[in-house]
Amino acid sequence: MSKQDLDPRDLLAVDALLSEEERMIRESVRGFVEDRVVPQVGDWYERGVFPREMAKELGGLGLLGMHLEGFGCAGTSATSYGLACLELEAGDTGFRSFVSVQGSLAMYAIHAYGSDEQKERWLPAMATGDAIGCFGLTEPDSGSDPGSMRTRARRDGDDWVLDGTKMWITNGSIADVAVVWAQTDEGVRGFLVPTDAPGFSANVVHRKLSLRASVTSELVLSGCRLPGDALLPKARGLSAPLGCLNEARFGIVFGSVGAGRACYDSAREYAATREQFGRPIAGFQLVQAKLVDMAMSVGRSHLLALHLGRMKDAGTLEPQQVSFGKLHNVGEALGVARTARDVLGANGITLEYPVMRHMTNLESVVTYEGTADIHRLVLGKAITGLGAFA
Ligand code: TGC
Ligand code: FAD
Repeated sequence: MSKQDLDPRDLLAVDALLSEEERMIRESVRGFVEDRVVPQVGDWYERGVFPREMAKELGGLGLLGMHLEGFGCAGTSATSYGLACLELEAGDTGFRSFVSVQGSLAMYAIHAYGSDEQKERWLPAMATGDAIGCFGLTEPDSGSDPGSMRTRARRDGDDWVLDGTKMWITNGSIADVAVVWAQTDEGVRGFLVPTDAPGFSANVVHRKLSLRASVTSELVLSGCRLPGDALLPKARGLSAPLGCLNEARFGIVFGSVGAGRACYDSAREYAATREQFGRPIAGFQLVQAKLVDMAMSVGRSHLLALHLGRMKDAGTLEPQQVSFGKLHNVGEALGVARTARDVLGANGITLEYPVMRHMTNLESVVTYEGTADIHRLVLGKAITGLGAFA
């Protein structure tokens, strides 16, 4: 390939590192996003809604629980799942979030820690999008330190009774089942709470300035009585929910590349046509420097994501390496979004262009699934052997 043929969207030709099947999956998700998400997402964002009916479309494409085996799940490689997350988040983080929470948090928890009956009951319906799940770990006073959770489950005969409040829960108000983590006499355990259970309620979080095309809720458990078989039998201790987080954080490593790429694309296209001082702003050195910085950032993050994807498929990926990817790629995507916003001038602050929407979304992504600080501390511990969390 000659230098003139370089693809400005993929200067390092990362595409050539993908298999035929991975490219096919990537193309099919990209097509869905271009047809079904991009034309409407500005409106959903403005109105602050996630269109629930899209769950079945995502299920129809095989994107829900995509990397899980059996029970109607597609069973793809981790890398393919990552590429799907990348394309979804290039549309809007809300869509990648929906898929992350459904597949990597709620379905993964049931798949990894559930009984056969629980898997049969929920996974096939969740894979098609007929049932929606959410994952309740965070509480109003327990975010980065989930071990301090106050939600409590106590035995009452054969039943369990749950009391507590979960906060910032994606999909909470549209879910059919909530995976809820609670303290018990035997440490942290997980429960499957049908959202029509007595004593369960969900309240939408309003006035968000980020992730507006996504439902975020408070879950209230007030004497919520569940049968004994609501307990996830194989989930014991905090390592169980943290195991689910590794899966969702992996999706974010790829997804954030998509958000960054969309911002870079928007800035590049805008700079090519916007004229000031009698010529396209793309011809100014300072604008080119910004485009180059963005292209390098997106390219580095893309390569890192692919490397971690290959490691996950080889079964060698460690949680600390996922932290490396989440910390690096989300921070880079946020930097790209801010630079792109600048290149678009005043137009950059509107919903006519995707940039500021991505930028505000990324402000949530840098916080959820472990804040940047928490991932720095995870890596600090990996480097020094010394924990500095408390
Ligand atoms: P610590 O004592 O270090 O660990 C407790 C137990 O957990 C084990 N462990 C892990 N296991 C699997 N994967 C990991 N990544 C793990 N990290 C730790 C650990 O070995 C230990 O096991 P055991 O058997 O010895 O008991 O726990 P700590 O209380 O000191 O906290 C560690 C810390 C801070 C890293 C952790 O708690 C943490 O990651 N905090 C961040 C919380 C977070 O990420 N919350 C996310 C909520 S879900 C969400 O945000 C969804 S957004 C969805 C969307 O819309 O996309
Ligand atoms: P805090 O933990 O209070 O942190 C505040 C600040 O203090 C941060 O800068 C943090 O880095 C810093 N900090 C905390 N501890 C330390 C330390 N030891 N050293 C140095 N700095 C520290 N949770 C769920 O369970 N399920 C969901 O589906 C879900 N979806 C979400 C969707 C959105 C849109 C958002 C915004 C959040 C969501 N969350 C969800 C919650 C998310 O995981 C938490 O917000 C996150 O873990 C941080 O917790 P916190 O907001 O309580 O911040």
